[in-house]
Amino acid sequence: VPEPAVHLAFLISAGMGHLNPALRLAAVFLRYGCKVTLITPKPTLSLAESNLISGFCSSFPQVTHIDFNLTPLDPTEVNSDDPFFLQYETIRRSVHLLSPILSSLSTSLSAFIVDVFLISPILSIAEKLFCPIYIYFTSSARMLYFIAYVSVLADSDSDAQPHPSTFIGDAVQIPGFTSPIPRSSVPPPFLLQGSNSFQRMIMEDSRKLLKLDGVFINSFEELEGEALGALNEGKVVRGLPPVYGIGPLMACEFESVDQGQRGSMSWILEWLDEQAEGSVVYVSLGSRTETRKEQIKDMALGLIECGYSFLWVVKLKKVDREEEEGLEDVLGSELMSKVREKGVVVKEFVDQMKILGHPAVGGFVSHGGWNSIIETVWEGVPILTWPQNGDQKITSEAIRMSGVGIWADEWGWGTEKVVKGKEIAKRIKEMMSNECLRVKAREMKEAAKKACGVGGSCEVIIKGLIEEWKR
Ligand code: BUP
Repeated sequence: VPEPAVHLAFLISAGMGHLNPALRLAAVFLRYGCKVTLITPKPTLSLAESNLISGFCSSFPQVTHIDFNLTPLDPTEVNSDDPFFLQYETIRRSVHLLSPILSSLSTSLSAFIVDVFLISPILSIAEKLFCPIYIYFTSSARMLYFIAYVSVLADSDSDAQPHPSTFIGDAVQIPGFTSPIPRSSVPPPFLLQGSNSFQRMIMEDSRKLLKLDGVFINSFEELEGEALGALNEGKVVRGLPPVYGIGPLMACEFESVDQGQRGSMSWILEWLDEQAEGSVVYVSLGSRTETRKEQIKDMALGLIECGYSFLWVVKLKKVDREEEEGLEDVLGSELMSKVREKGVVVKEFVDQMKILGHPAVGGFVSHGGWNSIIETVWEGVPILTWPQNGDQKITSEAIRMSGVGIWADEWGWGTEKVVKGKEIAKRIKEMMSNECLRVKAREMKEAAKKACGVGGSCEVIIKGLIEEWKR
């Protein structure tokens, strides 16, 4: 059998919101006959990540999987207690060790596709790679133009190292786009006074976007046409590389391979089978944010009061390996039994795509993680977003503008204040009963299927790139 003409390597960073889209993108290229080498940092942070990597590798035995052994980080060197940020830093500081690994590959690389949080480290070894470098961006096109523009703002300031908060007034008005980003939506690390490692990382990388050969983004024309257009027409930042809206990147077979670990799925699906079509609210605030104890009681009260059945995925710890405490310890037995009368609660990592695809699910209360949003769009389910941190207000704006979701912006950041149960119930009812939202979600689902169907935008981009890489 002749070797495939195109050989791609993928370098992953940390978190399911980064791993999922990378593996889905790799699966697309595999479908088009490319050879794939997957480089995953070792150790991974969460169990969910290692399970997914195993599922991917057993589904695609033709993939060369390389464990990338990380050099442990001295935590005192980095000013952060976020396990995900510490993992990004560890990976970033280990990237220089990749050169010998890459030079030992049996065939040369046509392209190297790396996680968005690894831009500067990968560019620092670019000369040794002899191939174009792409990133996969893990958020919305709206977030990408914020990231791309923030360095322009910084560079236009007179100080050598200006702080973004000094030039972000009430809103960031980005050229080429009609709707500004309100200051209140800017990811909090950008507004902190003083030195802040996350902000420094993004600022450093943002300036280097221009040196990349391209950016893959899990979005598509009908969902974020204006933002994708502005980025590609050079309106946001002149000289940006092509931004490829290859979305929606869809769930694949390999994600169900680790069903064994997602032990709770079968009874969840059986429970959903018993519920009426469109009657269940699915609630999950993502894989990286623990819901604060002060908020959990009101969430329970809101869910009980909204009048719909619900499937509630609760996280009490940031990293799944540390999950110990039971929900009953937090809610108390009386409230817990009321919760159990109306819905089901799960602490484990679930197969979210299976849930969203179930006909009983009529709405999703989500933190607004971009993968979750795209998965919801794919299934044509209306969304109510409750941003917890990071890019999630910007993604919430993107989704509200597209008409398929509502955003309870008066709730602020989920990590900031406690939202009362009554408010939660009110907004859930609004999402579940809004016919316009339902119609728009269905239309967007159609557009999503078209974008990744035969002759759709995803196929056009992938085939074009494969031709380019073969030359
Ligand atoms: Br929780 C959870 N099952 O139980 P996002 C998440 N996921 O399959 P993130 C499950 O993880 P940030 C669960 O389908 C999505 O693909 C979900 O990515 C999957 O948010 C992924 O939605 C989560 O981008 O936080 O990573 O939690 O937005 O901060 O990256």
